[in-house]
Amino acid sequence: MLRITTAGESHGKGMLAIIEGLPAGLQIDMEEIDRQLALRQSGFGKGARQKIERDHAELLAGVRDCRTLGSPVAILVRNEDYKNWAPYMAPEGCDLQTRRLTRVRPGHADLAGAIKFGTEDARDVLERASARETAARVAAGAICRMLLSACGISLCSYVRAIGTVCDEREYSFAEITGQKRPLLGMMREDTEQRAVDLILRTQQEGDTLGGVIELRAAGVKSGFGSCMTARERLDARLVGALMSVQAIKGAEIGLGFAAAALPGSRVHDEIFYSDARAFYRTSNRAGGIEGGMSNGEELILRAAMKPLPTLGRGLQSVDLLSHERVRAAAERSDVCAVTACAVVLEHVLASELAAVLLERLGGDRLDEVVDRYRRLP
Ligand code: EPS
Repeated sequence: MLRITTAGESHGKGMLAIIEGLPAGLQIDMEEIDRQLALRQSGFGKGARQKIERDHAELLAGVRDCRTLGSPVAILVRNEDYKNWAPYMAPEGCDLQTRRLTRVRPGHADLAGAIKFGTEDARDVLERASARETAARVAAGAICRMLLSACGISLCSYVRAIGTVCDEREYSFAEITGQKRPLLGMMREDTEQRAVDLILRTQQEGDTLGGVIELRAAGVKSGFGSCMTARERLDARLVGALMSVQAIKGAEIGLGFAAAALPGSRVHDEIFYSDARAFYRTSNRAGGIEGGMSNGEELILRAAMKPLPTLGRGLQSVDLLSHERVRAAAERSDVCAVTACAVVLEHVLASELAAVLLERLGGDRLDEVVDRYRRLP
C-alpha cells in the first residue's frame, strides 16, 4: 500500500516527505523533482517568501543510483528562511515571545488550532498549517508521477479563474500542455492580462484572491476504484485528495455542480461500440468516472481555492489571550497563490492515483506493475 507522510514547519529546518510502498526499480529523475518544485514557487502574485526559498529535493533514503529500492523513500526540502527563524523556531530551544502570534487570522488555522491544541501562541499551529507543507507533497508527488508515467498515465492542469476573471472555454489535454501560459498558468492572453490587473489592484487594497483550477489525467484505464465499498470509490478518493490541500474549499468531477441543473439526457455520456474502438463515448461529462470507477476516459476534476487568509490590511479579530478587539496579524503574504496551487493539486492527484493503481495491481518491482497495467483491457 502506498502511503505518504510529511513533516515540517513553515519556518523550521525543512519539509520532509516519506513515501512507503513504492515498487523497486523506479528510475528517479531528480532534476524533474526540482523542476516541479520550481513550478510550485512560480506565479504572479506570490509574496516575499519565495524570493528567499529556492526549493531543492534532497533524497535521504530509499533510492540508490537514481533507482528506488522498494524501501521507504525519504525526501527533504530545506527551508532557507530557517536561517532567519532559528532564534524563534529551533527545536533545541528558542525565544517563544518575540514571534508569538495572538491576533488570530480569520480563515487560517490560528484560532481553532490554538484552542484545540491548548496553546497561547497560534504559531505552534500555523507553522504546520502553512501551505509551505505543499513543497513536501509536490516532491513526493513528482516521484509518484514517474510511476504513473511508466504506465503511460500523464497529468496536467490549468488555472480557469482568478477571482472574478474566469475562462469558460473547454480545452483538450494537448492544448493545456502545449499552450498554457507560464505567468499564471491560464490559457488565454486576454484573461491572463485581466487577472494580472486584478491581482495588482487587490494587492494595493491589502486584500487576497482565490481561483479555480482544472486538472486532467490521461491514460487511466477503466476499472480503477470500485462501486463495491464507499471507501474504494475513485471519485471520493480523488476529491478527498484535492480537499486535503490547504485553502481548497470545493472540488468537482466532470460537470460537477452544473450537472444538478441539467436533465439526464444532457449529463450522461451515451455508449457506442465499433470493432476498431470497442466501447466508446462521444462526450465526457462524467469526467472519466462512473459508479466510483474509472471508465477509461480522461479524468477531469476542478477545485476551488479560497483567497489566502493573511490580508495585508488585516481583518477584524479578537486577541487570543486578552480577548480585545484587534486587527488580525498581517505578516508578509502572497496576494494570490492559485498558480502554485495548481502544481500542488497535480501532484496530490498523482499521489492518490498511484496509490489506487498499486492497490489494484500490487507488485514489488516496477516491471511487474507496468506489465500488469499493460495487460488490462
Ligand atoms: C503561508 C504564508 C507565507 C507563504 C507560505 C504559506 O509564508 P511566510 O509566512 O513565510 O511569508 O509564503 O507559503 C510558502 C512559504 C510556500 O513555500 O508555499 C501561510 O501562512 O500559509
